[in-house]
Amino acid sequence: MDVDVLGNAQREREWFHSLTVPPGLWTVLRLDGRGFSRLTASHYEKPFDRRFADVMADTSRLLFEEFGARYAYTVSDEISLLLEPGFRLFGRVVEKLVSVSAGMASAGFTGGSGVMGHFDSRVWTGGSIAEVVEYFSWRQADAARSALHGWCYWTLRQEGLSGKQATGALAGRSTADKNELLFQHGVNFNEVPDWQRRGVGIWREDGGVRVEWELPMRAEYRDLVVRASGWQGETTINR
Ligand SMILES: Nc1nc2c(ncn2[C@@H]2O[C@H](COP(=O)(O)OP(=O)(O)OP(=O)(O)O)[C@@H](O)[C@H]2O)c(=O)[nH]1
Ligand SMILES: [Mg+2]
Repeated sequence: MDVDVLGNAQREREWFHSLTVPPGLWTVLRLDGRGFSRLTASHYEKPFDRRFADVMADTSRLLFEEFGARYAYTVSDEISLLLEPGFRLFGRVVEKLVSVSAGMASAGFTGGSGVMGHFDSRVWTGGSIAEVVEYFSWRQADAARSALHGWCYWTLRQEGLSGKQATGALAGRSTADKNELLFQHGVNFNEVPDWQRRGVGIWREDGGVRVEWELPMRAEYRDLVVRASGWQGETTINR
């Protein structure tokens, strides 16, 4: 058979390659380090290590620039990249977006840290700027909850509890309980560095790239996301 005929038949079998992000949708690529609980356990300080966060921020900036994103947000082992509704990168082909972003994050992280790490990637879509704001508020609120939990867990571990015991001790505890637990161990959760609780944001400002390690929260953060997105229209955002 002719090689082109054969080739066309084979390409038809690349079934998922025709899957694209529908036009006009805001898109977020969210990447997450695979098996980073184990990776960080053997290479970084618990519960947070600024060296790890620095590599994640550098990796996020690399993706932010390479993908021409409007906003990037990183916390713990995850990165979210906001692409504008009209983005044309990779013809909006989902396979390309997720595989190239995951590959680039894995290379960036491994090169920056000297520790071999890899990431998965997924696509979120939103129909309005309000949904984009909701997405980033969700990630930030989740970050705060995870940071509080992580601080409690490692505080108990340092006291000599096993992993199972620490998890058991924290099960069903309220946010107030966890803050109190830390306070009794001499940690004021409100005073741990902002980036641990709120994450790091990256956007374009005054012709440069701004990497912000002290993000605001709630309404102020929502306003920041709208500004970073470059959205010019009307907004009705739940506060
Ligand atoms: N030591 C240390 N660990 C961190 C730091 N930031 C994030 N982590 C850890 O990274 C892990 C991220 O959580 P997950 O993504 O849910 O866990 P995972 O092991 O990567 O699992 P999968 O993503 O499902 O593959 C948690 O265990 C965090 O404690 C850090 O600065 N220092
Ligand atoms: Mg992970």
